[in-house]
Amino acid sequence: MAVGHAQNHQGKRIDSIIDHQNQIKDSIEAFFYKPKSIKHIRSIWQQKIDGKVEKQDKKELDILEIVEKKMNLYLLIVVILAVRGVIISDFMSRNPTYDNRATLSTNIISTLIFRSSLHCASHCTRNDECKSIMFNMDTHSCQLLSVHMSDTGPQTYTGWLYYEKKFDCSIWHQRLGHWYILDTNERTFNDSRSFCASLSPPSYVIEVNSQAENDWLTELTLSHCGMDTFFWLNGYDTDNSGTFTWIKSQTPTNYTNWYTAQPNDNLGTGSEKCIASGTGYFEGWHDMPCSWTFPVVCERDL
Ligand SMILES: [Ca+2]
Ligand SMILES: [Ca+2]
Repeated sequence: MAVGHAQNHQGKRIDSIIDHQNQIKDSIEAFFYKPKSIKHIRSIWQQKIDGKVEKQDKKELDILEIVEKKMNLYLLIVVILAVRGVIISDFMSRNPTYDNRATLSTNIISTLIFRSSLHCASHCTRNDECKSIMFNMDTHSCQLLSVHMSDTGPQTYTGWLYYEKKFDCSIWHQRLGHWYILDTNERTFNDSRSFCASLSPPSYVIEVNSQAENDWLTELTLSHCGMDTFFWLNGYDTDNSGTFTWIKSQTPTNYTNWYTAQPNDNLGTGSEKCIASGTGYFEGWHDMPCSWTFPVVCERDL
């Protein structure tokens, strides 16, 4: 009787230890749990309400129930942070390299106070000029920045978190008082002109008027969108003189960035009446036959 009681007691203890261990294991999983998206969580809860939880979501539902029942306050905070991370990561990416770095006042579009980095980030996504944010966790200051940070200075400040807006290669981008869009399809020069003109609002093949605009063409095509190739420019050599005129603005190409020994009408006088700019290995402008095919960046005024 006494032995049986002892065994029973021992069994209960072991059960309780295993139970306790499982609880710790579940809690640890819950701690590191990062939901795929709010939509995903909603769908799991809906499945629970409907009484039909899909097999692959069962484990996740268990974790969500731990979040709900066992560690309400603590895990609520964890989930809020995780969900917030998901939302931000949809359109902004975190880059701790630039946390606590000084920002140049010329790059600050505005400084506002927001409750959270999420509010700060969503403000940036609604502003075309905004490329990144610095959010201070202590003061809740939110700096909207017009550039991606690239300095290598010391991290001298405290509490500042840095987020970058993700770059979308398929949409219009505002720079230097103009709008630009990249199209990766290769076309002849005339087809590229027609393509840009057909966009809404209508635009023209990029006319590069300054070093800054030339740098931006490289940044857009090569740095952001990984295209090491040639892109049409809107210059044309009407009289085969080797001097080019911008078709849209009807001005001479005062700023130029010719590649070594270009323009050279390589295939005979008047054979290369168009210009394509190499953005990577052949960085610089080349006169080219207009019938060759390259992708294009279209430009339009504000
Ligand atoms: Ca231009
Ligand atoms: Ca040439």
